[in-house]
Amino acid sequence: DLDKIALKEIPKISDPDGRGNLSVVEKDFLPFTIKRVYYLYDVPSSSTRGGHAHKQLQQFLIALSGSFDVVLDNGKTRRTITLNRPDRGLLIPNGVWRELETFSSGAVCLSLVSEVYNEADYIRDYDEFKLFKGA
Ligand code: T46
Repeated sequence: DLDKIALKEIPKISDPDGRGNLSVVEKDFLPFTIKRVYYLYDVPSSSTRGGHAHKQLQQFLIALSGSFDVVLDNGKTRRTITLNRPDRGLLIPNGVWRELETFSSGAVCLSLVSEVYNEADYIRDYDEFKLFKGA
């Protein structure tokens, strides 16, 4: 299932008069309705964010600025995807363990998610995650 996770191109409008780029995520672009938006910034390069899975929540991550790595884990294998462009995002389905690391200076991670904040949706213990996956 991890190999189905791929960076998704976000529509980009390059200004014909050299005023720069505009990217847009609109209704129906994602396979879920956006119920919450949050963003990570000022993350020290030595820090790891994430380190959990979600039971239901799906999300779309965009490196609005800078870069960082997303390590995805399905309980059996791991895969690392680098996010470093504001016109590409990573769609993470529910039931995937993720760790975000190696943030560049000035990196901003925008997260568009399918659920409001609910701590009960988190699996923060890796052994519990493996049980959840039946792995
Ligand atoms: C994810 C990664 C990419 C809230 O009160 N409301 C919120 O909407 C969020 C996201 C967090 N919080 C609180 C819960 C914790 O006390 O903020 C604190 C830090 O949250 P957490 O340790 O979960 O942060 P990250 O960066 O490890 O994880 C977050 C998201 O929780 C998670 O869904 O995928 O960003």
